[in-house]
This record gives sequence, structure tokens and C-alpha cells, in this order.
Amino acid sequence: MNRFSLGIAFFVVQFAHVQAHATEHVVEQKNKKFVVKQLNVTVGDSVSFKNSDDVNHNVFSLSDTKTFDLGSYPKGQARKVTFDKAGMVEVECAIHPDMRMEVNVK
Ligand SMILES: [Cu+2]
Repeated sequence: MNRFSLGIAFFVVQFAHVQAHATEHVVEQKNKKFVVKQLNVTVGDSVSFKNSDDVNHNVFSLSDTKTFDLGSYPKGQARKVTFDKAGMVEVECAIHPDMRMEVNVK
């Protein structure tokens, strides 16, 4: 094995390691609130936001760490976002301005 292929092999092993340990968290939206106010996750983890209310919710963030917009969706649906960078992410609902939570990515 030459130096180059050794480097590739090392990269693949590292990548597999990260993938194997990525966790999918679930945060429910219920009674017009995120059921968790603060969530600690590891870089590479994803969070699935599940709407358990009779009204539509939206999930978005304008944070520098992770900017996203999952759009609006009804009861029973869940949409997922992966956090690939460390930092604090404030998550909001565009329909209900009081709905907020923080994801702390470490
Ligand atoms: Cu909402």
C-alpha cells in the first residue's frame, strides 16, 4: 500500500466512525411548543422535528452555525436536519413566534 492509498483508507475509516456514531434525535412540537427547550447534540447528529399538533408548524433557523428552513407541515409529519458544525443554533417556528428552542452542537 502506498502513501496515497493509506491516506484514503484512513479517511474512509474516520468517515465510517463518524457515521456509525451519528444519532438521530427527535423533538416533538406539541401544544404549540417544542417539548424540549434545549438539546445537546454531537456534530454529525440529526434532529427530526415531529409535528404532534392539529395545526401546521414550521421549523427554521437563521443561526450562523446552521441556517435552514424545513417549511410548514401538518400533524404526523416529521422533517429532519443534520447539524454538521459546532455552535449554538436557535430554532424557531415562523407561524408561532413564541415557539423557540436551542440546539447546542458540540
Ligand atoms: Cu408552530
